[in-house]
Amino acid sequence: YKNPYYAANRSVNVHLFEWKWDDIADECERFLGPRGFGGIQISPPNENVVLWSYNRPWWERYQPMSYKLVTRSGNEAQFANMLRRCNAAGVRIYVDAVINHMTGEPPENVGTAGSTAVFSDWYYPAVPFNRQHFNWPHCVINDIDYSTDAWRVRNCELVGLKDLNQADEHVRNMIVNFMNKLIDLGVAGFRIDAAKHMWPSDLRVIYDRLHNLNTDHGFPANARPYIYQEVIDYGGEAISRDEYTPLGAVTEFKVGLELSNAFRGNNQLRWLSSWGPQWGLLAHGDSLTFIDNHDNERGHGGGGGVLTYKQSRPYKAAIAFLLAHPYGEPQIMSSFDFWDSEVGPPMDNNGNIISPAINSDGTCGNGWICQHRWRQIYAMVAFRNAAGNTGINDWWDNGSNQIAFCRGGNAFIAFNNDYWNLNQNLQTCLPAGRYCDVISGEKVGNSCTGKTVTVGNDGRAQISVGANDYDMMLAIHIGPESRL
Ligand code: LM2
Ligand code: CA
Repeated sequence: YKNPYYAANRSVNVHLFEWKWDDIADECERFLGPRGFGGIQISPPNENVVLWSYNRPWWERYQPMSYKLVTRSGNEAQFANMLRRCNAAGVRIYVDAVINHMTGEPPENVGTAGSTAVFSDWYYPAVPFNRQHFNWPHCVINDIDYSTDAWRVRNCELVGLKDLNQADEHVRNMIVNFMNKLIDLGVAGFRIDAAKHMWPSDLRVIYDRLHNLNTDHGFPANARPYIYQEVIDYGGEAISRDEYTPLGAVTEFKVGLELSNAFRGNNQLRWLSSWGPQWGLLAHGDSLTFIDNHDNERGHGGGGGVLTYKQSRPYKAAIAFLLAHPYGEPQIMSSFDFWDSEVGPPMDNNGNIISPAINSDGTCGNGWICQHRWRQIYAMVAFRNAAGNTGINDWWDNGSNQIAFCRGGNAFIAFNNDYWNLNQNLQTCLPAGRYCDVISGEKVGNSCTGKTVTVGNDGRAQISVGANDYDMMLAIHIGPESRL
């Protein structure tokens, strides 16, 4: 369950938060496929409660009404079409699976597919679930439980959402049928929402009943779905991330915390020479890494002061490090603009999501941020693909916040987060020649709109990153995007 089964020479997962299936299919063909992205995390595809009383917040999608594939992102036919088109473009789809709970949001009780529920009876006829399928007796998780009481975190309600009992055979069957339907339609895996709130032993039974990935969509025979479990664990909790690594990969929240801290200037970049498990991070093969996610970019899910699109310069640098370094399986966030922590995606008066517009410079409009279309970010996806499975070599630092390293003989990156310029003759490990810095510009024809780096026969080059440059990094590699 720890192999994302990306197509050859691809890496990096992007969370297209609240995107519509038709728009995702277009984005696979016109951008993500050609740019070498590995996969997409999509918003929950199953029916959720419609919350006009909160003006359709993003979080209504974390309140399932049934497992029908009808949401604001589209219906089942559109979902299936997206999977065909994205897989054909070489881009995998990972589903955000909300299986810990059902909606518990009175007074509204109509879902995006028109289903209803009777909350007072724990009755969800469209699944169907009734009272006997939920944890009993009814209780609500208190803040203190996270540090003291694993049982309550798993068997009581998370923010009042009706808590399913995954030990129940019918509940297991409904969840497994839902997930297998998605696998058969061509998905490559799942983010397991609120995994901490479910017993590992129950999750194991569910995972082991999942189908192999669909070979008609280009997956190899006997391939198991990639599973990354959302477990927020900064240490000191009654439930540890280590209880979930035997089952599948786990979201490593410490990555965003530590890299945000470093690129904000609160920790010297030179310490990143030991980045990885020595920092208390999960083992490489267990770790789904990211700077921000849909919760903590807006102060939900424990919040936590991570960098987001709103602090673009250090954010781009933190993502560049995340993607340049071989540690972990990285995911980037692609957001819509928000001004409060509850507001949902751009929508019309009927609640329909408004598609992102694509501007002439390739960025998004209509309220969509599309970090994945920022040059400095998609350039680093190509960098990671060019680096392949090389390790880190030729680490250099100036003893504070100027660092540089190579990925084998394939790629080189330098960062400057000091208040003075970086101007050094450094080992780039690249073949002699001229390279376009894919951060300050891009290759157009055979010239470069940004800095050009000339590598000598000894692999060395003069590297400059000014303290006041637009971005704090410089990146070159052997791929066609950089080689002149
Ligand atoms: C997750 N991971 O474990 C998601 O990443 C996170 O986004 C979800 O919370 C959460 N678990 C449940 O799936 C979000 C949001 C909450 C919101 C819930 C349910 O962060 O604020 O809770 O979705 O929509 C909302 C209200 C809350 C209310 C609750 C139930 O904010 O005040 O509690 O609904 O009605 C009474
Ligand atoms: Ca639970």
